[in-house]
Parts: sequence; C-alpha cells; structure tokens
Amino acid sequence: MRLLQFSTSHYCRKARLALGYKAIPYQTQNLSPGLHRLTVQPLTGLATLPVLLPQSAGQPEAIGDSSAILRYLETYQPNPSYIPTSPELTRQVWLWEDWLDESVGPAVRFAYYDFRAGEGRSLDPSWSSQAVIQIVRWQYGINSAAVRQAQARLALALEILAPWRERPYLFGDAFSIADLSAAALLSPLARIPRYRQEAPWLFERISEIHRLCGEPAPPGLES
Ligand SMILES: N[C@@H](CCC(=O)N[C@@H](CS)C(=O)NCC(=O)O)C(=O)O
Repeated sequence: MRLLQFSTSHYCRKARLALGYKAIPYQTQNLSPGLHRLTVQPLTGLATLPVLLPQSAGQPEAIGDSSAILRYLETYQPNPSYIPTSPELTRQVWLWEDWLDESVGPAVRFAYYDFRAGEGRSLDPSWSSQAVIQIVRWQYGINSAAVRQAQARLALALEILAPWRERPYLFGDAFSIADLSAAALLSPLARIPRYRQEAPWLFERISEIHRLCGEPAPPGLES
C-alpha cells in the first residue's frame, strides 16, 4: 500500500497509526502543500490528505479521509481489531472518532499554529518555516478570536478525555479507534509547554499508543 501524506499532518499520523497497529506494510509518499491538489483531487474528489492507495487487484484505487481509511483497514485486515465487539461500544467509539476528527483536530491545528507563530517561534524561526506557518494561518482563518475558541474547545476535550488519567483505554478494556484518533490528533500539543504542564497523563498515553502501533513518537515526545 502507499500512503499519500504531509509528513507533519496529525491526520496523516492517524492513518499511519492504523496501518502500524494492523502491521500492514506500506510506503509513504510526501506531497507538497498546494500542489498536492493536482494529485489528490482526481483520485478522491477531496482536497485533503491522507489518501491511501491499496495498490492491489480487487481493492479500491484510492481512499481519501482518515476516517474512511480506518473503516477500510478494519475490513481489509480485521485482526487485530480496533473496533469493540459490542454494538453499543462500537457506536460510541465511532462517535468519538468523529468528534476528535471534526472538532478536536481542527482546534489542535489552531492552537499549534498560533503557538508556532508566537511563543514557539524559536522552534524554527527560519524565514521558510515562518512563511509556511503564516500561509496555514491565512488558509484556515487562524486569528486571535478563533484561537480563543479553539483553546476553550481543547479545555473541554481534556475534561472529556478524563478516563485516560486512570486507565490505558478510553472504552472498555481494549484499544480502539477512540484511543488511536486521540493519540494522533492531540499529538501536536506535545510542543506546547502549557499543555505538557496541565496534562502530563495525556502525553504518557500518546507515547504508549505510538509504541503499540510501532510509530515513532511525535515531535516533542522523542526519547
Ligand atoms: N477530515 C479529514 C481532514 C484532513 C485534513 O484536514 N488534512 C489537511 C492536512 S492536516 C489537508 O490535507 N489540508 C490541505 C488542504 O486543505 O488543502 C481527514 O480526516 O482526513
């Protein structure tokens, strides 16, 4: 399989964690932001990465969107599963996956790029890096009012993720797409000192899940 990605995207990390958990061999192909649309839109009709290319007979040519990739991989290789056996828990983990994808992932993006442009500028003050950060801020409309909303959303998310303080998995006693999605989509917060101080348990779980999935730890959590 081939994964079309931006190497730094937290949604692409989510797809890599899923492939790693299921021990499916794959190669990554990094695309350039902006130009990626020329490759991606004809394949999926979407403008976003990740996109998975199964590259085998009888399989779809391309799957766009990390949620669709998670669904596809569960049917392609059911074991080990990241979907609970109980129908009630299955509904719950898909609901969490959708919340993490649609609400928490964008909020993390806002908090992260705001940090990188201000207090965290020293992580890479180069002209080229700061130019990319400014383009992303413009593309997504990241301004101070939107950042405040994102921070409030993240404060609530940390309360909702409370089960992780006490136990390794968010639902039941098994790893699920709720854990996987939270580990990937919250991982950029590892760079922001305020979140490291407020929620050390969050980063322990993110590190554990990266080890479980055989994926290198995200920036800020490397040992
Ligand atoms: N819901 C989508 C979101 C993916 C997404 O937002 N990807 C960003 C990178 S983090 C992207 O490709 N942005 C490029 C663009 O919008 O042109 C998913 O789960 O795959």
